[in-house]
Amino acid sequence: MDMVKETQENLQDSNSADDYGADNIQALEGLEAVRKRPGMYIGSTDTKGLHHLVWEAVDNSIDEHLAGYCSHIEVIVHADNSITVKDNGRGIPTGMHHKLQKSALEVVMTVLHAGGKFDKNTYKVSGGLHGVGISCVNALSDYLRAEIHREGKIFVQEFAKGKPLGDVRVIGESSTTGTIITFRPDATIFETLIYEYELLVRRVKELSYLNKGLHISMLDERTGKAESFFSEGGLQEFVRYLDGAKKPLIADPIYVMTRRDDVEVEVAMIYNESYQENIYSYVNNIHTREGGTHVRGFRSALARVFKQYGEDSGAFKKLKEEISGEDFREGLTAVVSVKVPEPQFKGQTKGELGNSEVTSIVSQCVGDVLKNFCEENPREARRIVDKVILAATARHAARKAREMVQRKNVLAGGGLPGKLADCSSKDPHESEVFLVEGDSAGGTAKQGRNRHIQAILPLRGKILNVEKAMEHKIYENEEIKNIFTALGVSIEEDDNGDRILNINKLRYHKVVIMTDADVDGSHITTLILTFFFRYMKPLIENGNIYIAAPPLYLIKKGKNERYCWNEEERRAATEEFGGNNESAVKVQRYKGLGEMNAEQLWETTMDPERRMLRLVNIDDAMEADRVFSMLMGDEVPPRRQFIEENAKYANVDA
Ligand code: 0RA
Repeated sequence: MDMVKETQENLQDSNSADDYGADNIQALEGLEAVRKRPGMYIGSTDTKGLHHLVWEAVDNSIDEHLAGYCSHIEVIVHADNSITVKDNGRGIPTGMHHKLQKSALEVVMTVLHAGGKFDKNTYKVSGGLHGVGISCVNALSDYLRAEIHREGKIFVQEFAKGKPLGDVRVIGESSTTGTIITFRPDATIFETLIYEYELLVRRVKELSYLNKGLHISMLDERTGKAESFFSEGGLQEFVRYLDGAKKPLIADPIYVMTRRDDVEVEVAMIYNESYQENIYSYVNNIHTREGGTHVRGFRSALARVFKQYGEDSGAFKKLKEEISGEDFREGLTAVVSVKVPEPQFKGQTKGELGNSEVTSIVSQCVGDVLKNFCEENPREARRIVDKVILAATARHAARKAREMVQRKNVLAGGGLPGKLADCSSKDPHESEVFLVEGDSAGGTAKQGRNRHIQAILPLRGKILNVEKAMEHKIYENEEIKNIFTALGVSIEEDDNGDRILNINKLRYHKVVIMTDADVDGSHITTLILTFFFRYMKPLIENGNIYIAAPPLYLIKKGKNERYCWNEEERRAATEEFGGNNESAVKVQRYKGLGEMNAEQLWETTMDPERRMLRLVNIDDAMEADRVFSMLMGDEVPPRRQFIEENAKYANVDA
C-alpha cells in the first residue's frame, strides 16, 4: 500500500494534465503497418488474437490502476461481439498536442506506441506481444469509440479501421472521471469474431488476484451472464484457490510483498501434503510459462533458508541421502509475481524472464521473509523440513524403482508394450499415437486408423490415481509403464539430482488422448492430462499433446448426413435438412466411441484431413490438475460441491 501512495505523489508533482505534452510521445509509425501485418503486433488473427484485443485494452486500465488512480474495470461483450472496456481512472487526456496538432486522445489512438511513457512509475510491458498499445486495437477494429470523462465533461471521438471519423467533441457534462473504449474487431482481419466468455472470465479472475484491491467485472450481453471479481488478499487468496482441496501443511500462506530498487516482488506460498510442485510465475501481470530469473531467485531462497534451518535445528541428522533442490519444493504451491520496469523476455515463446538483476532481488526478499517465518513458526518450519527429508527419501526410492523397471525392460529385450499397435513409420515427425480409453474402442481405432502414421495404445479403465500414489508406485503401474515405453521417453536426473524428462527419443510428435464424449470420458481425459502435467510437462510445453474431438451428433435425412460437434451445428443442420418438416430428421446422439464403427471413427475423429484436434496448452493442463486434485483430494466439501455443480451440467446435456 505504501507503494501506491508514493506513486501517486510522484505523479501529482511531475505529471499533471498540462505536463502531458509532445515530449512524452515518441516513435511514430502508421497504423497501416498493423493492418498489413496484424500477426506481428498481436501474435495471430485467430481466436487468440481476437481475445488479445481485449487484453490490450484492459492492460491500459490496469496500468492506470497500478499508477494508483483506478479501482474499477468493467468488460462487456455486446450482442454483436463488440467489446467495451470501462475504467474509472483519470481518463485519457484530451487536450491539444501542439507538435502534432491533434488531441492527445487522437494521438494515443492513432499513433503506435504513443500511449505509454507518460509515467515512469508504472510497469509497462515493452517486450513480447503485450503493450503494443490501444492504437493496435483501433487499427484492427472496423469501429472504435472512445468516451472520456474528465475535467467535468464527456469527450467522444470515433474511428473506423484506425482513422478518425471526426475530431474529439464534447457531448455532455460529467461528475466522474474515466475511460470507456468500445470496439468491434474487423471481420476482414480476424478469422473468427466470436468471444469466448469462459476464456475472458479465466483471465479476468487471474488479473483480480494479481492486482489486489482492483474490482473487475464481466458482463456477457449475449447470454446475460455476469461475474465480478475482487481480491483483498491478492496472491494469498490465489494460492489457496490453486491449492484446491489439498491438505495444507501450514496454516496460512507465507507472504512476501516488498519492493527493492525498481522491482516490486510479491510472493505467496503454501505447502500441502501432496508430492507435487506447482509454481506459477508472472512478470507485469503476464504469465511466464517458462519461469526465468524471478523463479530462479525464489527457488534459491527456498533451498538456502530451509537447508540452513534443517541443519541448525538438527532435523537433517536423520537424513541418509543427499538432498536436491526439488526436495524443497515437494508439496509446494506458490505464485511469484514481479513488476519490473523494463522486462526482457527470452525463450522460444518469450515466456521466460531474462533480467539477471531480478534473481538476487527476489532471492533476498524471499530469503528475509522465510528466515523470519522459521524463527516465528518453529513448529511449522519443522514440518516443512521433515517433509523435505521425506521427499529426498522418496526420490531415492523412486530412482531405484525406475532403474529396476528400466533394467527389467532391457532384460526383456527392451520391446514395446504388447498392447501397442504401432505404426509402420519410424519418423516421429509424421507419427501419432492415440491413447484410447478401453480395449473395445481401441479395437475400433485399430481398424479405422492409417497404419502408416497412426499407432494405438489402449488404456484400461482409470489409470493409476496419480494424486495419492507415491512416485515409486507410478513406475510399477502397468498402464503408466506402457505410456513411457510406447512414447520412448524416460525420467533421468541432472547434475543437481533434479529429475528431467528425456524426450530425445520421443517416438511420436503427436500424442492424442481419445475418450468418450461423456462425463466419464472427460474424467479420464482429466486424469491423463494430470499425469502428463505432473510427469511429462515438457511434452505439453512443446505442444505434443492433443485431445481428439469425436462428434456429438449425426444428423440424417434420407441420403443427407452430417456430423455435428455442438448444439449450434445441430440446430443449423436440423433446420437445413428439415425445412418446415423437422420431424423427418433423425438425430443420433453419440456418447461413446464404441457407438461408431471403424469407418465413422476414422472420418470424424482420426483422419488428419477432417478431424478436429484440440492442442493442450499448459493452462488447460494446470486447470485439469486443479480439478483433479479437487475430485481426488481428501477433503470432502469442495469435492462434493464440485461434483454437484457438474452433475447439474451433466443432466442438462444428457
Ligand atoms: C495518458 C496520460 C494519463 C492517463 C492515461 C493516458 C490513461 C490511459 C488510459 C487507457 C485506458 N484507461 C486509461 N486511463 C488513463 C494521465 C493524464 C493525467 O495526468 O491526468
